[in-house]
Amino acid sequence: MGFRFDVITLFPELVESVVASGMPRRAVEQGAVELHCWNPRDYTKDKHRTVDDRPYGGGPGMVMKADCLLDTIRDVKRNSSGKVIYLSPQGQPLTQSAVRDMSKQESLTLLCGRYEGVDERVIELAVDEEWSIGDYVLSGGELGAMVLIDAVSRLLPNVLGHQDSAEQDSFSNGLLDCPHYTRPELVGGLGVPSVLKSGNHAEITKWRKQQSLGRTQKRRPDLLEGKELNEEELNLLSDYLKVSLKKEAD
Ligand code: 9D3
Repeated sequence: MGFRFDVITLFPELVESVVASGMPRRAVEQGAVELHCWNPRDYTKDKHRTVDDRPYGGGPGMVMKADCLLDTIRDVKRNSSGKVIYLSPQGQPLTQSAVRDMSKQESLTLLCGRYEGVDERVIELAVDEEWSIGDYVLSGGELGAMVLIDAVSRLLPNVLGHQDSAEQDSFSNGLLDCPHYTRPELVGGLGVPSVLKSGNHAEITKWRKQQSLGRTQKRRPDLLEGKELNEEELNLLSDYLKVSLKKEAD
């Protein structure tokens, strides 16, 4: 049985478009992922099918009403027992480690907000976890849900082309990736580092490790904080930084 995503959204076509291409499509075709969308508008009872209302206390924007959302969640739970995850700017920032934990479940329910968000009592009564995809403003939770579906799907067994590419990825080891090159040998006058053409696999592995460490230190030093580097790694890193300081001086 595949991993099941149930997505609660006012824009089901938008969320379904995530499986129209890329990694999630392969996962669905291979039966590793199932996607079901639920529209809270279908759970309204008034003739205008109202899903939002003005905020108590006043102010700009609208709030998603609790009743249709709680009725939708109740119906989802007749089909799936997965945790309910609310995508929102107030959530913890999503990380590869959180994605890895999620991929160990067998199903997840993703709740997407629109407008200013959902009535807080929905979160209190029915939400297990709240996640953000970063500190910038989106128009709603759908893109967050699509990011989460993509990131979880590619970790499921039998989804990736080569089984170990997921493990070799940047962030699985907590470091940024090394540079990559392919043919031709010259591009705009720039060549390929000679070690990559040497055929010496031990040296190539060492160079890649050094590039990963060096780029991480320069671009994302936060990723190295609290990470214990061994003596070999510290030497690779200090050699990288020496070379890079010399290049900056030129
Ligand atoms: C501009 C509106 N803001 C009022 C001060 C608050 C606000 C409400 C609703 C900001 C964004 C949203 C909609 N965003 C999401 O639903 C969302 C989101 C995001 O905006 N950034 C990062 N991750 C996520 S996950 C869901």
